[in-house]
Amino acid sequence: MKVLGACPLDCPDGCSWVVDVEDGVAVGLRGNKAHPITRGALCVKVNRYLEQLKSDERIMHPMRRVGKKGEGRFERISWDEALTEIAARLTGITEEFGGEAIWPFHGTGSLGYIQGLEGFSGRRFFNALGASLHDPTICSIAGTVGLKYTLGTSGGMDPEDFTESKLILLWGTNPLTSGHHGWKFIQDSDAYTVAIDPVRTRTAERCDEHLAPLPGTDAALALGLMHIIVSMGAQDDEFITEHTEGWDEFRDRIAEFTPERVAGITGLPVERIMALGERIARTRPTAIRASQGMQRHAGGGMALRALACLPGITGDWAIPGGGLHYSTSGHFDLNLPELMRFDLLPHPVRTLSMTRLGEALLEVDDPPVKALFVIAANPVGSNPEQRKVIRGLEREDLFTVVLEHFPTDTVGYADIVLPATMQPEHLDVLAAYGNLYLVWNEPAVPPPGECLSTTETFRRLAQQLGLTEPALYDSDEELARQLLKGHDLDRLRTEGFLKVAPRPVPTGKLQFVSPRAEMAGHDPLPAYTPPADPGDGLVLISAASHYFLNTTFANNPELLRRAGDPTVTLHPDDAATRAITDGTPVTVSNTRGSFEGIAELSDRVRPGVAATPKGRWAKLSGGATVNATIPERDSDFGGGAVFHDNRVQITPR
Ligand SMILES: Nc1nc2c(c(=O)[nH]1)N[C@H]1C(S)=C(S)[C@@H](COP(=O)(O)OP(=O)(O)OC[C@H]3O[C@@H](n4cnc5c(=O)[nH]c(N)nc54)[C@H](O)[C@@H]3O)O[C@H]1N2
Ligand SMILES: Nc1nc2c(c(=O)[nH]1)N[C@H]1C(S)=C(S)[C@@H](COP(=O)(O)OP(=O)(O)OC[C@H]3O[C@@H](n4cnc5c(=O)[nH]c(N)nc54)[C@H](O)[C@@H]3O)O[C@H]1N2
Ligand SMILES: [Mo]
Repeated sequence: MKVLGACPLDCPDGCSWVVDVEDGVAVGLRGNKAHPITRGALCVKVNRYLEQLKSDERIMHPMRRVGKKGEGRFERISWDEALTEIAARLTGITEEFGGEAIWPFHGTGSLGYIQGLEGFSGRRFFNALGASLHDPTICSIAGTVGLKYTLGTSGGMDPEDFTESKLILLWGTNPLTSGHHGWKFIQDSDAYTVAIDPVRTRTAERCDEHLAPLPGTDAALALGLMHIIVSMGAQDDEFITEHTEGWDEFRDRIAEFTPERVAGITGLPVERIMALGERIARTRPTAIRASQGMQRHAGGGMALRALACLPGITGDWAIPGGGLHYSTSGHFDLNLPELMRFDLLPHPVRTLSMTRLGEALLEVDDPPVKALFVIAANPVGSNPEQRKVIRGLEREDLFTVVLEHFPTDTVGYADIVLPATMQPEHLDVLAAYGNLYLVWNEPAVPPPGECLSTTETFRRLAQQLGLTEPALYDSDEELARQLLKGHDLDRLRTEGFLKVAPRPVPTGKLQFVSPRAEMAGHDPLPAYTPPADPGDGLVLISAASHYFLNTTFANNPELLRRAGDPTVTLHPDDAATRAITDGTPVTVSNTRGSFEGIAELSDRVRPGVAATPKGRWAKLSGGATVNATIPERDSDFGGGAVFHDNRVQITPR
């Protein structure tokens, strides 16, 4: 039997897959040939998904902690015992501190609307308890807010239109690692391609040209490129008059960013900046592919805001194959209010920011966080300030429940661990964030052991607590129908995927001057906000690993073998002044923490910059990872994380 499903991972591609089932067992998993993005191929990680599904390390039954927090010693308990204990603790905490002392902490382990995704699954249950809201600030928010200030939506262009582009700027993005299906549309075009990335990535190596600016300087570069275009008189005056607001003020801002000044800020040669500006001026349509990497900085929101203005002065927004593609999430018209049911909240509640977990556990007191539900997240591995997060999770008075597949670093701090189903074992609906397809995931095999889906876990917990609201007991299929109101669910289910139409810009006008940004206390015009991490160390970029997906898969033996040593890549000039040679074991540190790696010398990183992949498990890496050095600071817009705005010292061990 063949069952249509969908990859749950946090990746722009949102693939459709086919599970081969024999006698109730998944014996094969491959990409769906009919899905226009997947085109029959998965990726180096998901090709091993069934190994993970059948792994001996999978958590198969509920467990209760017996050792100290962090020791990782547990005893097996029944679901009845687990539900009874959780219900009793929640009741006690709610009575003493109120519902807001409960934090449902959702990660991106699954992007499914029904079982995972940043706060949707189980939200009805938490609303009924009056629990705190969870703000998923860890990934893309600064850029999303920046684009909304400029465009009114973060939706952007359909990447399938890249085939019509004549010039494509791959700006702070490495699709050959972080979403390779999107690359095909770039490859199928006859566009000239330019990578703009401090690191010469797999993608940069395949481009016609590579510019390596200093990290966090992209807004200045974008303003400088616009300066060159305007100096040439190459702006599209008709488009500007008809489709934009605030041109006069913005032109003055652009005038401040001369190529010489921008060269000083970005560390790029002035001739290279001039050449790129001139190329953009004469090439229609020009497309920009930007993803989340460049906005993991103090000025990340401003960077995306400035980038979105570039096709606004060239008129590319109006030409098929022109514009900017960041995330397509804004194009999906899904009925989230009906799914999440905020009307079930007994009163308005506070919102806690995902990236501020350490602070929230150690410093917030109004009320303190007393119960933490970790759902499809591994904050010890993925959050900033690893040591602070661990200190928070070590609090003896904190009741932590983790729903997981594997004994991750975070599971080690749980009071109760609940076994969760994997994608072929539950129903879900997903919307890609790098293209315009909805994907359906039909359950293919029964849950193994005592694993339960997120939804079933919260239905049972609601029952245990005696909650009477009928909406808490809706089936997964009912939830999907509510979410997809207005879409053809039956067709989606039969075919496995469905393309949605891009939603137009609501105001119809691009705002160079943003009244909404001004109201939020920001510069009304796009500006350059410099990196914020103090010190004289190297800037450490910890971007996507080719072999792991955040910390997911970083326990798979074959993928760990392929990933090899945990490397820290430095430019030979920076290594020489630190007495480091290729292969030297090094300590990477700053005031927040430290981790260990093996130095790799390469001019793939520009001088002043070091790079190490994200995703390793602390317990498989000597107790700490790169996230021990990352600040818990916010970016400019939306409270986004600043993973790549991180200065470190690197010394031989
Ligand atoms: N294999 C794999 N794929 C993944 C992931 C993974 O862990 N592994 N993660 C997934 C997730 S969660 C996300 S959000 C997506 C998107 O994630 P991406 O947008 O790909 O994000 P990053 O990998 O952080 O960064 C992308 C590139 O931006 C560069 N960069 C960093 N700082 C700057 C800067 O200041 N300016 C410029 N111009 N470039 C900069 C980095 O060197 C890197 O090559 O990828 C997803 N895909
Ligand atoms: N240094 C550094 N750190 C980063 C980043 C960076 O650029 N640099 N990028 C950040 C980004 S972009 C992101 S999105 C975050 C992601 O951070 P997290 O959201 O914490 O994601 P993961 O680390 O992949 O952990 C997800 C966990 O969910 C579990 N899981 C998967 N599916 C399910 C399910 O259906 N049910 C349940 N119960 N569990 C499930 C997996 O087993 C896994 O352990 O990491 C961030 N961390
Ligand atoms: Mo992400």
